[in-house]
Amino acid sequence: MADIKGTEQEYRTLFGAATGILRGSDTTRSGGASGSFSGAAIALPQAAGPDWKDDPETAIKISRAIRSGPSILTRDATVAELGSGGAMRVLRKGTNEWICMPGNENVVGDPPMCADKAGMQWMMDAVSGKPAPTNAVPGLCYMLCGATQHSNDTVFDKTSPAIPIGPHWMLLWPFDAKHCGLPTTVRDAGAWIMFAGTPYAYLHICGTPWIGNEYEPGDEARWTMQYVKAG
Ligand SMILES: [Cu+2]
Repeated sequence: MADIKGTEQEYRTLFGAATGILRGSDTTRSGGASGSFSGAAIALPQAAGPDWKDDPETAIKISRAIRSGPSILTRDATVAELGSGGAMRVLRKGTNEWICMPGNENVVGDPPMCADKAGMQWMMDAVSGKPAPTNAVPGLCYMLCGATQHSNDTVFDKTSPAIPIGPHWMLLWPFDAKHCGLPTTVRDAGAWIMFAGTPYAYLHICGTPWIGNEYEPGDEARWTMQYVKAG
C-alpha cells in the first residue's frame, strides 16, 4: 500500500502542475459566468495508471487531454496524440469510444479535445484536408479548456493570426446558419455556426452544459436581468 500512496502523492503533485499550466493559459475564465467552465464536470479521475509515475511528460499530456471533456466520459476514454505522418499514438488505452487528445499549446489550432467516433472522423477529415467531412451521423467534441485557431470561416487557414476561443463544445454536423437563425461570428457566450456556408459548418456552443444550478422540485425560481449598452 505504501507504493500506491507514493504514486498518488506524485500524481497529485503532477496534477497540481498540470492544472497550473492549464489555468495559466486559460484567459477566458474571468470573462463572465456563461463563458467559464464547471470544474466539477472536468475534474480528473481519482485513479492514476503506472504511466503517470514513470513518464512525467505523458502524465502532463494525459492530464491536459482529459480536462478538455466531462469526467464521466474522459475517465474511460483513450488518450492519444497525432504523431508526425498523421498516425495516432496511444498514450493511455481506454474502454469507451471517446478519444481525448492533449494538443500542443504552442501550436495555434491544436487545442486539447475529446471527441466521439463521428467527431474524431470529422477532425481527421479536417486535418487531412478532405473537401468535406465524411461522418454519417453528428459528431460530438468537447474543448472545455478553450482553444485557438486561425479562422472562423476558412477551415484550412493555417496562417492568419490566432483567434482566442473560450471553453466550448461542438456539434459536428453541417448546420445551415440561415435555417437555424444563428449567428456566424465568434463570441464569448451563446452559440454560433462556425465555418458557415462551407461543408465543415458546425454548431459551436460556448461554455459548458453543466453551468448553472440543477433544478430540484421545490426550488424557488429567481429571474435575473442584465444591463446592455445602448445601440
Ligand atoms: Cu472546438
